Amino acid sequence: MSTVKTTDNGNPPPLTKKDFESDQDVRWCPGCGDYSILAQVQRVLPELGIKRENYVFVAGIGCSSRFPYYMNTYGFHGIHGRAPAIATGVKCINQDLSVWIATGDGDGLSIGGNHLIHILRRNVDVKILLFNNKIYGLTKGQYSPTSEYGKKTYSTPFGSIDHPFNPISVALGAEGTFVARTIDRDPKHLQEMIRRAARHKGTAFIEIYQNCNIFNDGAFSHLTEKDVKDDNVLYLEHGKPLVFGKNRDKGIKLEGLKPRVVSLKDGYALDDLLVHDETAQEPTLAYILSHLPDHPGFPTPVGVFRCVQRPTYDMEMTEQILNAKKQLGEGDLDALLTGGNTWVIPE
Ligand SMILES: Cc1ncc(C[n+]2csc(CCOP(=O)(O)OP(=O)(O)O)c2C)c(N)n1
Ligand code: SF4
Repeated sequence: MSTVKTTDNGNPPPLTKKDFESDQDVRWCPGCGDYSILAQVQRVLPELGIKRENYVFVAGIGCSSRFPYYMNTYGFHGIHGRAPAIATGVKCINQDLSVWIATGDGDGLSIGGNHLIHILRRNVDVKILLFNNKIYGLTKGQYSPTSEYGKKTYSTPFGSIDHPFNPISVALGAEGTFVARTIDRDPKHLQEMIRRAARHKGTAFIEIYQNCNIFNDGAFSHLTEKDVKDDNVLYLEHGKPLVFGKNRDKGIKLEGLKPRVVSLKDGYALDDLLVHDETAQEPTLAYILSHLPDHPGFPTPVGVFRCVQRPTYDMEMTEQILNAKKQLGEGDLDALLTGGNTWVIPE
């Protein structure tokens, strides 16, 4: 990372997108959705009022996990699936840092699935960007835990027989305190989700639908192509009824726990629709929303599914250590290692 510049009066100049661009050649394929995600992160970070030297990006392995190279911040390109473990350590020993994870659907949900659910349940104050392209990009097109049933890839020539993970449902099931979804091709919405995640105190999880134009091109075209996207994307807004459609004339109504698409032209009014509450402690409604696209004719929700407060692991750990030191003193590691509970194994 280059050194911090100052103005004549000694204050650092306001940060810009350029400050967050590293000198590394970006090696993603031309047209890859990763470029948009990188650009939006670089656009939002300067507004957050955090010093550049206090940002850390941690990644595992994959195309998406090359992210730390391209950010002019501190970073750590770790091992496959283990970014949550590294990020937890970084955050717990230095709470001043703004710690971010870039991961893929393979890195985060396959080999790293276990680590992902535990960082979410612990609520470590780390922001997670999960680039979901529904494929292994770096290793050239094998199916991933989010590839759809029946998907033909190089590793599933007769079609996948795996039931896929729904990343939002997984994050909600792991008691994530901030769970959101956005799309690479919707830069404004993507920026807003990054801002919201940055402001959240606790683990913030964003699933980003990302087009891998080489191995899974068009996976999200129904959500990004001009002529169809409005009928297929539902923007979640806190406190607002769930409305969608090109003419904003369709909505989601709940009958018991069963969602239904209703037409606002057909006897239904806004008052009949489900009103989104991202702050609900009880995650059932958010879970129902995460599964909407499983039903034919239903839209795919994007936005914040859940945003609730819970003490963070890093904060509680720091407090616990301080209290233990108050009660027992600083401690002596050497004395502990060579103390009472050691013994010599006879030869
Ligand atoms: C221990 C280990 N197992 C397997 C691999 C091979 N490998 C590298 S990246 C990857 C999957 C990447 O997929 P994803 O996380 O979806 O990222 P993308 O490349 O699509 O962005 C795999 C299986 C590895 N590098 N290390
Ligand atoms: S293989 Fe796919 S995910 Fe990887 S850089 Fe190329 S387009 Fe992007």
